[in-house]
Amino acid sequence: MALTKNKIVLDWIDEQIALTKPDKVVWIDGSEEQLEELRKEGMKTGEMIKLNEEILPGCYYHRSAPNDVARVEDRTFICCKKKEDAGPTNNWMDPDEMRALLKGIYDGCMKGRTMYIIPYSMSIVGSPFAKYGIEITDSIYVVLSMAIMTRVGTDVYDALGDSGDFIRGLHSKAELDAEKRYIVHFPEDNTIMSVNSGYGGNVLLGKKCFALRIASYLGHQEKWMAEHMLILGIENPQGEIRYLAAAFPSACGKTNLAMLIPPAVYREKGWKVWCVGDDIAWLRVGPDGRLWAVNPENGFFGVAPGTSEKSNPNALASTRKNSIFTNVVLTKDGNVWWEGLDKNPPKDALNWKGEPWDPSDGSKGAHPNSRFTAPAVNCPCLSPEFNNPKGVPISALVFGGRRAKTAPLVYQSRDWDHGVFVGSIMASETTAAAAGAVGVVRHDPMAMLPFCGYNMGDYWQHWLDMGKLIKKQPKIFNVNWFRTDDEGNFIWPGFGDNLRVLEWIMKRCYDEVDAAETPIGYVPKPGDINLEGIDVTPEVLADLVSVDKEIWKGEAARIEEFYAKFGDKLPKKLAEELDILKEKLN
Ligand code: GTP
Ligand code: SPV
Ligand code: MN
Repeated sequence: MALTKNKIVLDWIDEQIALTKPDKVVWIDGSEEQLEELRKEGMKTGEMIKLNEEILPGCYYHRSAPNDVARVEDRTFICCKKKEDAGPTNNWMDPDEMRALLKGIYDGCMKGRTMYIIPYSMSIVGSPFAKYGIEITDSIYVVLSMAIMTRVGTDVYDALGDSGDFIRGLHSKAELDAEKRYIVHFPEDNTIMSVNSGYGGNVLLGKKCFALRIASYLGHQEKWMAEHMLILGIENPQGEIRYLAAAFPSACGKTNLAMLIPPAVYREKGWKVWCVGDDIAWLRVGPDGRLWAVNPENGFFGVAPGTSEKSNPNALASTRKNSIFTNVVLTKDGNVWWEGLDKNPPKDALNWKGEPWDPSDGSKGAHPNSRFTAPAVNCPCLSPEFNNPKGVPISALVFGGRRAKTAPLVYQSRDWDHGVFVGSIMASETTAAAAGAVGVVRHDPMAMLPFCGYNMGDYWQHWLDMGKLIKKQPKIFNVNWFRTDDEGNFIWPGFGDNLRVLEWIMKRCYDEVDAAETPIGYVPKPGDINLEGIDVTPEVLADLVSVDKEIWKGEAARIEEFYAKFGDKLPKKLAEELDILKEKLN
């Protein structure tokens, strides 16, 4: 039975039923009883495998098709009326043409299947930040994952009343045909259509599709920002908590930084880190003139490989109950494993494809982009402000990428506009989070290349304009944990030790430490990054924050080439900033 009387919702659902022709329709109400029924149903269909209740209570295992294990950027579209509004970094097709094409693919795709209707909220229902969505899907995995990642329930219909202000999401696994896989956004119609995939980032429509692509478009119109950022609070020994938000590209360290455990020398003095979010931040200017951030999600969809008791105990702890594991190793006793968890790969286990796996044959057991879906409440360092509808005030914005050379460990922009320039010139090595080659350096402005729902040039202008609206602007920084030596080893220890860099960043925000000027911005002076307890020498640190003018001249040329793609849409201010950089390098 329908769970709402909202005519706009009902009409839209009727249309989708007529198109996809399911055998059965189930309205999801968010109740534990209904979810439990679905878990049982999912076990029958083979979509879900129950894990060992003693080791991982309430946890399930799921596999996606071997050709369907990551986001597909080349099949992701922004379909607005004018091609120019999608910009040079997005795939575009005329909305009517795309609708016609998709109609053919969706026609009858749910025959013999059940359609699930999921009402969900990004951010807390009824809060000033909240935006609502309804996702229609034929996947139990999607229902169960959305129930972890978002706030699912009938209170969404209550909050919506008879309004049509919700994001329409239609997902079908269809035939999982990679040739007919489409992840399509119609920002002008608040609509998302995803078909022929069962992989998280393509099908959990509240996440990248809504909370970043559609939300960035809405943020542009409504004067707020949707960013690919973690949010964390740093508590110093005096008990003050200062917040920062940081944008790193996919699989470049957001989850790890967001749940950081301070090094022993910091812990002993009373330093703590509180996680507000690990992937997405929605930012608004508060009545006090500061920038306030919420995490619109309710769980973590984190990279499994590399997550261990040593690297990220908080993330690991988050996955110990009521979580879903996708494409990892499944052991004989109903446990999970992945590369980097420990040094003891299990025997007699199945790899991510479900094949018997021999760890000694050199093949990987877990897919490099295998993931866990874990409820935020499980996180031992979850911020007490996580459910604060007002969000948290942001002192620093941090950009960062994976660069073997070029980018120093940390530098600070001269001011907001220069900070926008710093974000716009971000480049990073590609990772397994998206289908395609790994390790290729590409420009990924603000870590939003795959997620900006409109013209990136307009998006940069929006950042510049937001700066004018924020009376108490956060300071803007860039970090790089990934510089390597000549043998390819990471020079900086990273992970928990990144707090040493965050401490400097926070001190800069509150004028508590000086800095040295370079052509690209301010870097730490010798002695200003605490090296107590790690074997990084002052000489190595000096090298890590050094700026090589010759390398940066090459970088400036690449930026110029990248900027040229945007034509008139490139904000003048950014062209000026590039000129200033070139001058300073001479
Ligand atoms: P998405 O969920 O894809 O948006 O990614 P994310 O930014 O949350 O990435 P995550 O924190 O899961 O990091 C993924 C990879 O980066 C893993 O292989 C980590 O081991 C590695 N990583 C994270 N932090 C560090 C660090 O400080 N140093 C080094 N060397 N590697 C790191
Ligand atoms: C990313 O790729 O940035 C992710 C994972 O956070 S996914 O949801 O698959 O996009
Ligand atoms: Mn992400």
